[in-house]
Amino acid sequence: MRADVVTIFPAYLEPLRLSLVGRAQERGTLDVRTHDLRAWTSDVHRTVDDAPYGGGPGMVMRPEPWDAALTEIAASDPDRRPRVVVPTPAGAPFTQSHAEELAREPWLVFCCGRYEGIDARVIDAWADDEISIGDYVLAGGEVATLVILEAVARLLPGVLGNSASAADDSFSDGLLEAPVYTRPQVWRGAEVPAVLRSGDHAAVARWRRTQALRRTLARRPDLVEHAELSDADRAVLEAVAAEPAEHVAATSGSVVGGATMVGRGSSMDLPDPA
Ligand code: JD8
Repeated sequence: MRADVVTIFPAYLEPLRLSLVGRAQERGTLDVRTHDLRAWTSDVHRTVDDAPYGGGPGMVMRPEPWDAALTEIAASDPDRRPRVVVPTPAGAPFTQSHAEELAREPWLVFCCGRYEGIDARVIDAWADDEISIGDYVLAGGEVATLVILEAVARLLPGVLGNSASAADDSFSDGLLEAPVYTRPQVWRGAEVPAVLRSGDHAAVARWRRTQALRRTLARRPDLVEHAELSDADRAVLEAVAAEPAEHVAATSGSVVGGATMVGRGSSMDLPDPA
């Protein structure tokens, strides 16, 4: 996959050389090219912004440098058309399905806005996707591009060392993952659940599925509605629903008093339900 990123802060994209995304680039699986939007300005001050029509605070990114940049980048490979992605708080919420869809594309172009955003005519002319990474306000599209590219890069063939990991992820079946443990067996008096050390692979799988269901119900009930559930899963959910609410909250890490129970205790600190 080729990914071009247009920004006034190319240094923001430097982390893409590290870790998983960086290794994908070294392998040739991913080719990220960052571009400084100011290269497509024509005035001595290399101006990329101007006052908003209609008044109001801040500045808006001028259309001409964006059009020149996108025209030149698109022309660099006349045999195909890139999918143009614009991160914006007004975009569609970014999900794992989005990441999977983008990972199937051979060529993406990310337009990183700043200030009050990019002149809407550029979006109308060029954008295939307007994407938001969440309901909070960033200062520009660069960090959103990092987020989207990392989510996409790890889905590319051969990027994950273990191809089972991607299919196993939270969200691939619409549920949160079970908690994970490593050595030592006892840490600060807290023991790793015995089933994980039992060597009984079927019991481990059942325990993990139950934990995934409990955690999702407690923390992200919105996800349960769309999850892929078996009859056995539904039975587990019904049993959990019959437990006292505080027990479910305390053993599955739901938000209590503004802080999750995670890190402030665990199921092992609590008595079994009546
Ligand atoms: C791009 C400019 C800031 C946006 C005024 C100051 C995504 N989930 C997300 N939150 N924020 C962004 C995002 C913010 C951006 C730009 C993405 C370009 N800003 C502006 C309009 C209102 N602020 C984002 N993806």
